[in-house]
Amino acid sequence: MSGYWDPQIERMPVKDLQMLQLDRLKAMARYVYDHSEFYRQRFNEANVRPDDIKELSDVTKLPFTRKVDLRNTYPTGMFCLPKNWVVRYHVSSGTTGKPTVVGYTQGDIQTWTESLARALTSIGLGRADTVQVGYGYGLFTGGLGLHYGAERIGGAVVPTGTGNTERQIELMQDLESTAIACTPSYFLHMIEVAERMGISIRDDTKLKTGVFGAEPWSDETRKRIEEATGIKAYDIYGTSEISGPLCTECHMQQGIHMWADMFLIEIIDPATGEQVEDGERGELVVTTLNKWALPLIRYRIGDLTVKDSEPCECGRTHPRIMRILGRTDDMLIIRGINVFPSQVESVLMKIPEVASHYQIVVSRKGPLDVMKVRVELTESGFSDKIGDLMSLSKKIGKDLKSVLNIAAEVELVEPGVIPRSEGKAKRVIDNRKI
Ligand code: DLL
Repeated sequence: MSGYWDPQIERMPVKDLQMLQLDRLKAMARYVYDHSEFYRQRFNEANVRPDDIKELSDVTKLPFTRKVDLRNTYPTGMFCLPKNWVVRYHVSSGTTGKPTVVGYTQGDIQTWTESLARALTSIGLGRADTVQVGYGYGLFTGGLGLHYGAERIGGAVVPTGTGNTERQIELMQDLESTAIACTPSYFLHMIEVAERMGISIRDDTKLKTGVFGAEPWSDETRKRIEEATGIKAYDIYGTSEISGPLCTECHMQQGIHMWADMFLIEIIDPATGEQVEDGERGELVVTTLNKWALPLIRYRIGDLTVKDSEPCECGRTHPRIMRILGRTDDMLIIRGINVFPSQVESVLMKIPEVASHYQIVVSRKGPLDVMKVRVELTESGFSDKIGDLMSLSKKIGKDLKSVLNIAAEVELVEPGVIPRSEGKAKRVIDNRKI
């Protein structure tokens, strides 16, 4: 059982939290309308004025915003304050089109840090901890975000960033890191490198906590990480647009607490834009309630999840979102069937012969889409008997079909063949777009 960073806020009765949210929503609607040409125009087009917000449900009167709006107003057209208020920029890599720029006032950085201080405390971290930050530092928000959060709770930070994995592991031993923050795929790679160095993370390091996110991962991968290393692996979520890494699960590991005094979250049906009930899967929409350089109103992140507004057993009253299935734009449509890479991962990670690395290759043969799953086997799962490999490949194909409702070709590969990643893993190669 861990304590709270800010018990008054974290355990605030839901009714009081909602009143606070309404006050902040009203103020935010007024603020963006008065400070930004972009928002004023959007509000006017939607025929809504700040004074129309009288209760929380009135949020649905406000227009949605999307990543494309940030791109179209590149670099700072959606900012609500002049440049001399901004103390930091981060920039997302633009895999498609222009990158997006986000900016923070001093207060925005503090709010971001506070959010992480609550989150890290909720997973039991504090002054006694040494937190190795293996997320990328620089334009990516992961490194600096976790760095500030861990310092705020009085932990000691080892700012390794990504890469130089052997050195990471040596430092983990020498500085007695008790927590690691990096992508889950990078940690899986670290486990392998440590093994090659003859080091067991379980027995030869002091590591007890992992703070893993920035990419979709599954409960099955969590189980594998926890079993292989003896650490507790927690999910951390955030996006650069809403600041960076922000919120985690608490020690109950039952969904990510989205701080309601900072964000108003909605889950909508991506097709209709209508809100869906708690428990139903839909697209996460976030309105920031106390972010000033770049506030976001009803921002459609594109991530699919499920909301649970019931207070958590840990005593925190803020709504939770369940493990992110993926971004709507990561969804593959194969012969008309929707497939998320995270579904493939869930199937594969249940099979003991399968290592933690895989790739999905989609191509087109004539008019037909073909999905091939390249599956890496563990040393012990790899057999030189062709019959064993054939029956394993058949089993994997059958398991995938039963979950995805689509036939996938399975290619088994030797240990070490699938490229490893230090940041976000690239699991999908879609040759149809080329
Ligand atoms: O990835 C911020 C971050 C850094 C989060 C470190 C957690 C830890 P972006 O690069 O803008 O920001 O990417 C955000 O990554 O919309 C999701 O699609 C995905 N994502 C982030 N965390 C998770 C997670 C950072 N825990 C995008 N599970 C988001 C699944 C995640 N997907």
